[in-house]
Amino acid sequence: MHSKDFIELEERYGAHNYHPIDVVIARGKGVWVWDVEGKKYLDFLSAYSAVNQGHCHPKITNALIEQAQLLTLTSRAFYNNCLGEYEKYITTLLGYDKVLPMNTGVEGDETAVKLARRWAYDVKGIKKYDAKIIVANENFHGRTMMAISASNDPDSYEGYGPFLPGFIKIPFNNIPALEKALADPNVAAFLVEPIQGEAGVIVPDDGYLRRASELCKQKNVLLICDEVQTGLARTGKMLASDHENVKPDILILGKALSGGVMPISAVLARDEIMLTIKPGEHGSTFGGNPLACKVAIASLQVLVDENLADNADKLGKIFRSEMNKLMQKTNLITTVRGKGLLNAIVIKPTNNGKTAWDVCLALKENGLLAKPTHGDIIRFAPPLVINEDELQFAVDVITKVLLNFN
Ligand code: IF1
Repeated sequence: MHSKDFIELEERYGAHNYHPIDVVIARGKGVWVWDVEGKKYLDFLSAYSAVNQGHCHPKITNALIEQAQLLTLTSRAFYNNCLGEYEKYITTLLGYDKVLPMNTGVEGDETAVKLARRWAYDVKGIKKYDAKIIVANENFHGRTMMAISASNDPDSYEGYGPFLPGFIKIPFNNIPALEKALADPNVAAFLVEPIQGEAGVIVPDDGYLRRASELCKQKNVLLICDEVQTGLARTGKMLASDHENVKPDILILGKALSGGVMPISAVLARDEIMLTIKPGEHGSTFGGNPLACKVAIASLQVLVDENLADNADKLGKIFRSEMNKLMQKTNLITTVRGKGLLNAIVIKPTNNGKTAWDVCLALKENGLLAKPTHGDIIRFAPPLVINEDELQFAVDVITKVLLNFN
């Protein structure tokens, strides 16, 4: 079968909830993927930052294979010999009392919102059910009813009402707006991405997250950082909140927590927050399964052992420097922004109406895979294992495509 045959199968038998770039990937290794015809591409999306460790990292796949032959799932009705070891490892590594293991990133966000509300009623003493959660405009926290109720993007919420109440929406990167919202005594938490990924890699002003954290502390409001996309070395530190020495009250991780091998998410918090949920009051069939525990430990060890945060910091600076040089040579790029290896360029449509989508198609033809977001923004997020030669290949392809684009 050829690529077009696989595309036709998805068209005929699959929901049409995506519009993929037309490449059919059959194999991945490190920063590279191959399509069904054997053509090689540099993956510059990393499954939206889920394969920070590179495709099919041997340490992670070996952990999966080994555990898969021993025990994959017990449910939480019983104990198993993997969960406690993983819980100790991740809470010690990141400096939290407890972790609540879930599966998808959005389940992490759902869990965090439930924890914040329970803490508001049981600890802060807000009257039931008046708890509010402040969120930032242009956020992306997932696709569930809670997440889209917190969204101000019609592409996320239109047509799915009625919505979950209790969200106060404020502009991102705007301290006065946060101060105003925090005046409401019923606010339980501020849920925010340290850098807004889906919005197009929106990096707030230096000091924004630090100031937000201080204001939340003053008002006894929990700071929840959704680091599903920005966490796990992507922005040049283990966590994006580390850039500002901020320690979120509740931390949400996902994606690269499994190295892209399976869905694994985690919510970390101190006892005062985490222990508001009592036995039987939250959970999931696969949350904390033995397979996920072993894969997550291996995924985290790879980040630490291979110094991927430092690599992301170093190569990210080179990449943005090269993109800024390129911006001087073409009027197609209007903005370059990012942190670590989470970067984006904003493309100005050409006179003949070509857009970022057409640029991505041309990049694909030249061996580099990326996908636009919100029409004119191209996110560049390679696996963090990328080396300088591979990065130079990417810069050369992007340069060639943009300087010859019309
Ligand atoms: C899609 C976006 C990225 C996330 C943050 C929670 C979640 C995500 C900050 C939910 C997930 C994914 C979802 C995926 C594409 C991708 C995405 F374009 F949708 F927004 F990365 F920017 N918090 N992001 O980025 O995690 O439940 O998906 O595991 O829905 O198309 P999930």
